[in-house]
Amino acid sequence: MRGILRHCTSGLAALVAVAALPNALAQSGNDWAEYGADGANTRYSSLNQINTGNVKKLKAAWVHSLGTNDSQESSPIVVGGTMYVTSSTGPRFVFALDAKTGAKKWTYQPELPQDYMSTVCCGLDNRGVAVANGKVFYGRLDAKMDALDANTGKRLWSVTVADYRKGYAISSPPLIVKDMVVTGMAGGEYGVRGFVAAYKQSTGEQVWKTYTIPGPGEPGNETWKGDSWKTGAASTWGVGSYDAKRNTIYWATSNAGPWGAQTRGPDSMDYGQYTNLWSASQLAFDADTGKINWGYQYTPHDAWDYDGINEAVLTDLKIGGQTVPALLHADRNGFFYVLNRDTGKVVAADPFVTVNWATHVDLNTGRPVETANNEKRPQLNKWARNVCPNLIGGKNWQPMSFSPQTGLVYLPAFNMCMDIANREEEYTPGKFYLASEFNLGMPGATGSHLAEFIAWDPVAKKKAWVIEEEKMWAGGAMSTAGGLVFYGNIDGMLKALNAKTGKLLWEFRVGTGITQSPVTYSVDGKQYIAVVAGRLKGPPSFFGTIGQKMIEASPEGGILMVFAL
Ligand SMILES: [Ca+2]
Repeated sequence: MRGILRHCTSGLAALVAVAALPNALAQSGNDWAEYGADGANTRYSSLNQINTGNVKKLKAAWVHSLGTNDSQESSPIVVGGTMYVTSSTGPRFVFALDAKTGAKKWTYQPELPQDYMSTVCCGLDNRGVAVANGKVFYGRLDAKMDALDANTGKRLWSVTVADYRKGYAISSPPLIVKDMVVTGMAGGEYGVRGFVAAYKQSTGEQVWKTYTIPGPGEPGNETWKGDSWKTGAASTWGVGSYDAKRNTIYWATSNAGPWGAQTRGPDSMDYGQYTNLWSASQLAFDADTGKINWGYQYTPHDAWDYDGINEAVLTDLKIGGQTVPALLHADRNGFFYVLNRDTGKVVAADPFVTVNWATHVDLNTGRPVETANNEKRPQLNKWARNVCPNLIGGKNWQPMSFSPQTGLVYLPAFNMCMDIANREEEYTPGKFYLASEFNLGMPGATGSHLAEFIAWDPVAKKKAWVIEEEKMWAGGAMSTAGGLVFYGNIDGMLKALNAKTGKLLWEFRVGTGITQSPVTYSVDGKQYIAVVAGRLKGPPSFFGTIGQKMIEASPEGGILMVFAL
């Protein structure tokens, strides 16, 4: 039995009581100190004041306007009674608020160039900040990263991570690793070359930068046809995970670029050496040097935009009497993966939605076995019809949560398919580079519902329960020691469920769509639940009449709502 853990990830050492927690990696206590609650990205909180017995009494405590109307995807960070939250577009604002009352401590408004919007794919969002050692760090859509003084909001430094005019951007918060702040980047639809880079928290000086696509002379460069590695994407726009004991950072990469695979290899399921490493892959980096310790490719020679950036959740699982140091990942390609995070070897890969582009993943080779005759693989000027899942994926970026109390993973999933074909396209720096044509407005193979909120048992390798959502785009998950799991939907309903059974225990209409996960924290002995809401703006335009229903579900908006008993 573990009594008390010392929790130092925020740099503000805090004693956190953890009652009989079976997993040392889940470390959230009174604070919500990191994007995913902890470096393991569990989005699980040990707080239990709000629980299955009293959640029906949850009431609004305070509301804060975020001041913008684009897709709101910020995940608030709470450290020592102060909440740090961003708004969309840029971010337009970084707010520091009293986490108990919502009273403003400071607001910072970064200055972004006028023209950054034309080089950002799919929504002008920002997923929040990271906080450590009295500093607030965040990435910007103009591919800069800033550090602010956590007490005053004064800017301490700003670094240019990449050139936004070439299609680079930053939409997710950096990862805190010792005295460094580590960031990924976006741009997988602009022919960029992906990387992860670490900077000193104190000065912004770069410590290391590792490209996700090997250059000439490096192992893996031969997996790209000709010079295609230069524009092969493998961006890193999601969030990283950190295992301090292993001194290892885990980060996943996007689709290969452009989507049309004829640019990068034989444009066939018989891709031979042309796997296009490390696109659509999971990577493990040495935290001090950035050296890649291992890689595992989810989708070789990707042609579907099966962008692999979804988060890695780190936990130890008992499988067949053995303790497996696991990395859990629900990929856009529709498979739920359990990897061994020491070796990168695939332990399990099972479909969590309808999958028809591959029949299964061969656990010996680690490779997906594609449906015969390239039937579900788009090729140059050849349509692949009714491919499931579609390119929004079995799951997109909205975070999942792992509860060590139930042993279940909670994830928002989509029930959608697509038609897709490859097209010729020339690369122009700073312009969309897809070499693809597609129809995404197609419902999925099972039932009329377009989204699902799934409780997945990673040991039994099957669903424990499912909530069907009529419209596209369910929001991310958060689970707690109160036996609860929370998520929201595009109608703007925030829901609390019994984490074991999926029974709906409480819901509240916040007035605009929810995509990001809620968070929870405690100040002066009182537990709060916070969620950012603001219906997504960009993606519905890809979905025809299905997208129109998303737009009609709720108006755009920008609010932070906080609840307490
Ligand atoms: Ca992508």
